[in-house]
Amino acid sequence: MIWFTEYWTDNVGITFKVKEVKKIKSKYQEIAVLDTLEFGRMLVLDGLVQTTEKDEFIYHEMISHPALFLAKNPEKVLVIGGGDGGTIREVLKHPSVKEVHLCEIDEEVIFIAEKYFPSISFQLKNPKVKIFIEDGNDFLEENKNSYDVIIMDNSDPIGASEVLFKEEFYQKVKNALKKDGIMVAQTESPILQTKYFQNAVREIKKVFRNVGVYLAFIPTYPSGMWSFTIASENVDIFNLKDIDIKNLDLKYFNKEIFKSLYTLPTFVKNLI
Ligand code: SPD
Repeated sequence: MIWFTEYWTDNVGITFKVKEVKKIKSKYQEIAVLDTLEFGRMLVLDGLVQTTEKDEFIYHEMISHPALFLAKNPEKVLVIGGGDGGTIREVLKHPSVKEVHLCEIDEEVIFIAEKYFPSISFQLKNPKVKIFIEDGNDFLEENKNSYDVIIMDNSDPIGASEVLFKEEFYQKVKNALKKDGIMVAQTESPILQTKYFQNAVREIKKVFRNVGVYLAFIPTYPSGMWSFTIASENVDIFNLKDIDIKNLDLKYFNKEIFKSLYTLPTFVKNLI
């Protein structure tokens, strides 16, 4: 039996019992598919867990639905990163959405997801989806004033992804949104990656007028306590109306979570 550990900090990590490991080296990173006993198949990029069959619904529902419900009938959505397709799957549950663009730098991630994670990736072939194998920075510059919602489904701010957590990048995101557009980003663990979390929120606040932070519990991500930051220049993201989620086939997000979206523990409030 094999054991895989993701090191969350220099002092702490999480360990999974694994039946089988497949690894490939793409132009950008090492991609591994681990067959774990507890969480099913797991996608790991450069040693960091991205998604697992057992808990992926939590992250993918929570990164998608709050922003999609806050935007009035969003039609055009951009997902940056997220080549596994889980966020795309959730976005397409909203009937108003006519077009989803996926900007993923590493096409190998998409191939691996299609081969090993069909329950996550199956909507990548939906005719509403257009895939761009491109750097997010360049893509945003080419697509100004285009999207109702932009979802930043990227990896952690280490190496190539570091620029995606900076003011300059969020400014490009803002420019690519329509006037009443909304963006949402995954912003790391407030308790274990406090500096990354605080920096991301601070940089987003430099660019957008309305910024809100919310949390979800994701067992396979560092500490389990995971943050998302939602932002808009012109939409009042704090106006959380009643929503109708029936027919959406959701397992984590619900109308009560939406109503109290920005409820945060005191120490997290004090960090932002
Ligand atoms: N530490 C893990 C952060 C991963 C964020 N992105 C996950 C991509 C899943 N679609």
